[in-house]
Amino acid sequence: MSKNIALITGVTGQDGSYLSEFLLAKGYEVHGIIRRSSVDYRERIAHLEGTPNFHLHYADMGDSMSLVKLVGKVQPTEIYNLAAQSHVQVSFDAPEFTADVDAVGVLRILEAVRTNHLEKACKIYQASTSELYGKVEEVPQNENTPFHPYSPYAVAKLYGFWIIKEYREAYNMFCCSGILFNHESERRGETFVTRKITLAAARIAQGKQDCLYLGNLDSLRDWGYAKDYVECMWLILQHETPEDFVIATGVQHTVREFASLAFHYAGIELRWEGQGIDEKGIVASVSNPSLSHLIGKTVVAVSEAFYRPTDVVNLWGDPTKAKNKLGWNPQTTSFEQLVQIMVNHDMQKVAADHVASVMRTNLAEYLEKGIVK
Ligand code: NAP
Ligand code: G4F
Repeated sequence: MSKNIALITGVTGQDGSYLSEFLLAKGYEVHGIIRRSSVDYRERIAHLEGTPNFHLHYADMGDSMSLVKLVGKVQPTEIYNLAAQSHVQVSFDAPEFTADVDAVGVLRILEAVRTNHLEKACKIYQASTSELYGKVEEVPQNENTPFHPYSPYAVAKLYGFWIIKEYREAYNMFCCSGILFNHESERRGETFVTRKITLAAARIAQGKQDCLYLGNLDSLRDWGYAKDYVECMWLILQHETPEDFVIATGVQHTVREFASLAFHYAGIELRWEGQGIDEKGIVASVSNPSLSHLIGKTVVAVSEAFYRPTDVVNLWGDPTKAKNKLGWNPQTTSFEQLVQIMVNHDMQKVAADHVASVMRTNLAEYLEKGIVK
C-alpha cells in the first residue's frame, strides 16, 4: 500500500498543530512549512519536533520557487493549505500582504502541484472561511448562500475559493474548500476575541489585569472547537468526489455571551450596563471570597480601537451537508465546554507565568547579591 504523505502549510498555527497530531495518529508522514523569523517560536508544535514521521521545511507562501521545490521533494499525496495572514483586523492594515499570501499563495500551491505533474496524485484542501459570507445575505449560511466578502482578508480568501474551484474544473484536480466557521482552542492566537477574553478573565481573577477592552460586543459568531474541525479537513479529502463543505456547529452566540461565560468559569459573574461605546461589564458577584474586592468594579469596557471599518456581525453556519455526507458530528464539543477548556487552560497559564516571573526576579536578586553565582 502506498504511503500517505501530507504537506501542511501553516503548520505552526492553531489548526496546523492539531491537524499534524491528527494525521500522525493516522500513520501519515507529515511535512510542514515553516518560515524564517528572528525568533524561533514554534510553541504549538514543539512537542512534535523529533517525532520520526514529522518533518519541517523552510518555505514561504510568497515564494513560488520554494513551494515548487518543496512539493517536488516531498511528493505529497495530500496538501492542506492552511497558511494565511488570518487576522481580519490586521488585513485592513496590511491588505497587500494579505492578498499575496491568502489569494496568490493558493495559486502558487496549485501551480507547484501542476509543475511537478502531481495533479492526479495529490489532493488539495483549501482553508476557506465563513468570512466569505461577510455582510450576510441569509442566515444560517450554507454551501449555496451567496458570498459578500467584507474585509481585505475575505476578498483575498474569495480568490482562493474560486481559484480552487477553477483548477478543479479546468484540470480535473481533486481540490476542495472547507468553509470553516470560527473555531477556537487553548492554542488560539491571543489577539482573536475568544482567547483575548479567556486570558483577560484569568488575569483579572488573579489580579494581573484591571480591565478588558473590546470592540463590538453584539457581533454573533458560530464558535466550534478547533480540535474537532481538523477531522473535517481530512474527511473532505477522503470523500469520493471533490466538493466544498460548510463546517460549523449550527449554534450562534454574541461576543458579550462569550465574555459572560468566560468570566463565570473564572469565578466572576458579570452584569452589563450601558449601550454601545458606553457599555460596561461590572462584577455582580464572585464564587470565592478572595475575589470579593472586585465586586462593583468595571472589568470589561468598550474601546473604539477594536471597531473595524466594516465588521461581519452575523455568522451562523448550517453543517447539514457535512453531517450527512461526511458523517461528521458538529456538536462533539459544546460552546460551554469550549469556553471552559479555554478558561481552565488560561487560569493555569497565568498562574504558571506568575511563578516563572517570581523565580526570575528572585534569581536576578540572588545573582546581584552574590547569593548564587
Ligand atoms: P493561524 O493560527 O493564524 O496560523 C496561520 C499560519 O499561517 C501560521 O502557521 C503562519 O506561520 C502561517 N503563515 C502566515 N503567512 C505565511 C507565509 N507567508 N508563508 C508561510 N506560512 C505563513 O491560523 P489558524 O486559526 O490556524 O487558521 C488556519 C487557516 O484557516 C488560515 O488560512 C485561516 O485563514 C483559516 N480559517 C481559520 C478559521 C478559524 O476560526 N481559526 C476559520 C476559517 C478559516 P507563522 O507561525 O510563521 O506566523
Ligand atoms: O475573533 P475575531 O478576530 O475573529 P474573526 O474576525 O471572526 O476572524 C476569525 O474567524 C474567521 C472565520 O469566520 C477566520 F476566517 C479568520 O481567519 C479568523 O480566524 O473577531 C470576532 C468578532 C468580530 O466581529 C470582531 O469585531 O469579535 C469582534 N470583536 C469585538 N471585540 C473583537 C474584539 N475581535 C477582536 N479580535 N478583538 C476585540 O477586541
